[in-house]
Amino acid sequence: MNSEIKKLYRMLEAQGFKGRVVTIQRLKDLQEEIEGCHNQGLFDETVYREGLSFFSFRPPDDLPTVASLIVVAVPRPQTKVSFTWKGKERSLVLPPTYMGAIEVSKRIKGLLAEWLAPHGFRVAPGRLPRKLLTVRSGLAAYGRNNISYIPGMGSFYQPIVFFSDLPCHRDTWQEPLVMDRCQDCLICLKKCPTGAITPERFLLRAEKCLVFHNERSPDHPFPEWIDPSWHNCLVGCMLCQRHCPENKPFLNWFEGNEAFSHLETALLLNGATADQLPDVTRRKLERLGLLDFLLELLPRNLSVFFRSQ
Ligand code: B12
Ligand code: SF4
Ligand code: SF4
Repeated sequence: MNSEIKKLYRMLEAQGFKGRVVTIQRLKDLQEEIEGCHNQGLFDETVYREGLSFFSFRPPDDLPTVASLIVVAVPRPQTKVSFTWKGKERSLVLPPTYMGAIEVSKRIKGLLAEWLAPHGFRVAPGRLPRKLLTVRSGLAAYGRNNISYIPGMGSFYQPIVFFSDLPCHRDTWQEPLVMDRCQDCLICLKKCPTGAITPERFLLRAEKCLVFHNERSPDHPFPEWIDPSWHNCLVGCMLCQRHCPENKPFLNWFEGNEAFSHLETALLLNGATADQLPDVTRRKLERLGLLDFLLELLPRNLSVFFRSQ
């Protein structure tokens, strides 16, 4: 390993993060793996079109001497969001990595750019399969639930990836790895209400995952087969992470609680746009990272917990 890479790992660890650098040759492996699954018909076509077709395996034009991929893992908490409705307060969870995801990515980009500049190197963001890269780089391992885990972080982390011209001659590339703990454990499979985690194959049936449906654009109402009692988060789902023994140390880590009054809840349920909301409500949504694409999902997602009449 180059001495710069060693120093980079130490700098990241000093801030509570973890990183891996792999040679740019690995880009081809990532592409082949995703395209291979697609060609074998393993992805539901709608999931592929809406969730996976945005990957780009072409290095950025403004980094002509691209030499490596860098992945950084940042520990991330859950967030509590409470709503008052008809005199009762109900708290809903926003899973890790929703709140502040864009800010965290920008912060890591700034940190890497600042650290690499004196060495004469740069980074550029990439639209890559971040979980697969994190696992294959040796940083994480898959759980049976298809989410990836890092010792000391569990699955409560955000992976951020970059192209770089930092040279990397030797890396820790590995075959996709599953945690030892999953060998004798079926908790997530049993707790998943939709059958998205199946004993027949490792790859998630993403078209059955609640998250696919509650992150979809609002012109897609929840399908009839989803029992309303299965919903457990404002957006996303925590069932296969919350019950996983590997996540036990991190389960009580919450940050950024926000509360919405009955009036604010009514506005959100009725689909108010950002400019129709009072400043104070907009600021709460902004702090939660819900103001951009998530605001338009709230009428559908909230209606399973609170009826609008
Ligand atoms: C599309 C997508 C979704 C889709 C589809 C999920 C899926 N599994 O593909 C939906 C909307 C359902 C979804 C849901 C969630 N997602 Co998502 N998602 C993504 C996205 C954009 C791409 C994921 C991807 O590459 N899928 C393609 C599949 C093929 O890749 P894969 O899951 O790594 O599958 C590999 C393995 O199955 C392996 N494999 C196949 N067979 C076998 C056999 C064995 C034995 C082994 C070991 C491996 C193996 O090969 C496959 C690759 O070829 C990434 C962001 C990004 N840019 O990468 C986030 C991302 C992966 N999601 C993330 C999160 C947090 C979630 C949720 C937990 C959200 C939530 N809290 O509610 C849920 C979890 C659902 C679940 N159980 O996996 C995080 C992951 C963080 C982590 N700790 O791993 C990411 C990185 C985004 C982020 N927030 O930073 N997601
Ligand atoms: S619940 Fe069990 S099987 Fe599922 S990811 Fe966690 S340890 Fe693995
Ligand atoms: S996130 Fe929820 S619906 Fe999706 S696989 Fe996990 S438990 Fe099942």
